[in-house]
Amino acid sequence: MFEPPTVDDEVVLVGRSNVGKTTLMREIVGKKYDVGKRPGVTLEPNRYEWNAESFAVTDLPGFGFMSGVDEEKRERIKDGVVEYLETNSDGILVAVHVIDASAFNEIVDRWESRGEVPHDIDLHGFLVDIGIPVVVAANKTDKVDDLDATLDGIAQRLGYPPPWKQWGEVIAPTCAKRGSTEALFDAVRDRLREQGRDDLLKFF
Ligand SMILES: Nc1nc2c(ncn2[C@@H]2O[C@H](COP(=O)(O)OP(=O)(O)OP(=O)(O)O)[C@@H](O)[C@H]2O)c(=O)[nH]1
Ligand SMILES: [Mg+2]
Repeated sequence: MFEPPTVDDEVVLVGRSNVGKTTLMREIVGKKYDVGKRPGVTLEPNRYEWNAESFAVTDLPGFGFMSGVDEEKRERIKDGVVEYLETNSDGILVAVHVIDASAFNEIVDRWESRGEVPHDIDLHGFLVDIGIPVVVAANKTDKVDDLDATLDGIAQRLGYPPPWKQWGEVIAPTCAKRGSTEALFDAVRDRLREQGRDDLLKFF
């Protein structure tokens, strides 16, 4: 459904709608992006490719609730994202799983209390299962009061026993809106180094 990159390797941004993927993409790529006020703006991958390094950063469409997008289309988008990750997994060096730290715990608990598997828990497990190195960008930290407690809750729900700080290579608090991405970029650089891709460190 979604076009693969024309280069060999990529870092992807993936997660629910409206969590700040496109805003983070703009921090990485350093170009002006169309960041909408309403969720659901990104319906096709936004991609930047660097041919010399054969590298791309891909901002994938969000899934879950999107205002103005009907259920059937939302399902198609989610299937498309899952298929994309599966088909292109060999070239995906890092998946940045972006979440809204200010809403994550509440949303996960609400879904679980209804006996449903929350999108984020599903997605995270899927990325781990198919062997894509993953970093969680816990975004919108400006909207969180007790950051440590919130991040402990997020870690716990994703299957990383608290305290969250011992998972610093997996969980990175960010505030994309204010350009605060240092912890995320550190974690991405670690994943790239582990794969011997020091040539790509300059992008983060
Ligand atoms: N408060 C706050 N708002 C943010 C932050 N990062 C992004 N936003 C806002 O969240 C909204 C959605 O941001 P996007 O970057 O479009 O989100 P997205 O994940 O790309 O959304 P989809 O394309 O629908 O999947 C925008 O209004 C952003 O300004 C942040 O760190 N803090
Ligand atoms: Mg977007």
